[in-house]
Amino acid sequence: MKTVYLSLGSNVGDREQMLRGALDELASPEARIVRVSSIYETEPVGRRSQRWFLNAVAEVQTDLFPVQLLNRIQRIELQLGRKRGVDQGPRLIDIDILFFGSFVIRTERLATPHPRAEERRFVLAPMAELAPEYRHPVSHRTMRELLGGLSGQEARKVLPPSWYTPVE
Ligand code: PH2
Ligand code: MG
Ligand code: MG
Repeated sequence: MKTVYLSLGSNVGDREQMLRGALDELASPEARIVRVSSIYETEPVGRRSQRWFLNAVAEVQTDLFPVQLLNRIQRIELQLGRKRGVDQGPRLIDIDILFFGSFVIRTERLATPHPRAEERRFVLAPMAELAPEYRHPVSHRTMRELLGGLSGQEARKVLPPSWYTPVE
């Protein structure tokens, strides 16, 4: 069994409902949602002139292979109505594999740890809330340290972790 951290993000439509829908679709005996972070409202990173995002991180336990999990995630993104849009642009739902156990994967389809995880407050704030002592599998720095090293990029907690109740 591997512990996986997923980043969830939405800045189009009913953003909270998109995050909830993503977790409801993902939850299964093969991908158990163990815990979720608070929801944060975050300043867009990259392409600045778009609506603010809601972001959260989910801790998942799974025996799936990384590509199997990625297939499920991509199917869920499509089910929830995601269309191919501009890079870093507005999206109904984005589900990214931040960390997959201590695996380091760099293929055409999948890069985990997520290549930009260490520089994004919308990733590190919820990650540090869930797992402050978790060490980045490549840099070996803890989530707390990485978050402490960031400056700029606004992120405000808007809902406590009880926004989502993982089903057994
Ligand atoms: N996702 C991006 C690009 N920029 N900014 C915020 N605040 N939150 C995101 O989830 C996000 C982003 C690409 O996936
Ligand atoms: Mg993304
Ligand atoms: Mg993505």
